[in-house]
Amino acid sequence: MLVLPKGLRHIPGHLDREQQASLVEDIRAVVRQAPLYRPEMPRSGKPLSVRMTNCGELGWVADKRGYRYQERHPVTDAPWPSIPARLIDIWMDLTGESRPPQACLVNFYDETAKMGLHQDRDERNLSSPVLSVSLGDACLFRFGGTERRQPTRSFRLESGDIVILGGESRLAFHGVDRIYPATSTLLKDGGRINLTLRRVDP
Ligand code: MD3
Ligand code: FE
Repeated sequence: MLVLPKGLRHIPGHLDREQQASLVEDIRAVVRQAPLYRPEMPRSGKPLSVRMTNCGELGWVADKRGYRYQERHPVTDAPWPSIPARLIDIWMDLTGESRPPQACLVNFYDETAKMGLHQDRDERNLSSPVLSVSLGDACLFRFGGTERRQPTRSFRLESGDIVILGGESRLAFHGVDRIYPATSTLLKDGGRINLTLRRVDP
C-alpha cells in the first residue's frame, strides 16, 4: 500500500487517451501564441533544463531578477493566452474551489530534463490547492516535508495522472528526478508536459 502525505491526492489515469490528446492540441495552440522558453536561475543566470510557458491572466517566470508572476511573456512581451476551457473544467471538477484558476504553468521536459527539490511559495495565495496534469512520458516525482531536511518519497507519474496539492502538502518540497524516455506515445517527439493550475491572488 502506498501511503501518501496529508493533502496530496494522486489520481492515476484520470484522463483517458482521447482527453489527453485533446489537451495536447490545446497546449500546442497555447505554445504557438506563447512559445516555450528556457527560464534562468535567479542571480546565477544558469538556465533550467525544463522549458516553460504559461496561459492564464498571470504566468510564473524565472530570470536573473528572481521568481515572480507577471501578465506578459518574458520574450514576446505579449499577454499570456487564456487557459483552455477543458483545463478549467478539470479544476472546477476536482478542487472544490469556487473560482477558476488564474495561472497555468506549462513545463516541457525533454528526456534529460529534471527539476530539483523546491517549494512553491511565489503565490500570494497559499491556501488554494495546486492541480497538476501529466502528459507524455512518465517521470519519477519526489515529495518530502515542509523542510528540506525531512525524508522524501518517490513515485512515478504517468500520462493522464492528476495530482492535487492542498492543505499540509501545499508547502512540501518536491521535484522531478528523471524522465523515463519512450514510455508514452502521446507526444510524437517524446518528452513530458506538466501543467500546473493555480490561484495566485487571495
Ligand atoms: C507539491 N512541477 O512547476 S507537478 C512546478 O512535474 C513543479 O513539472 C513539477 O513542481 C512537474 O512547480 C511537479 C506536481 C506539483 C505541483 C505543485 C506543487 C507538486 C507540488 C506544489 C506544492 C507541493
Ligand atoms: Fe513546484
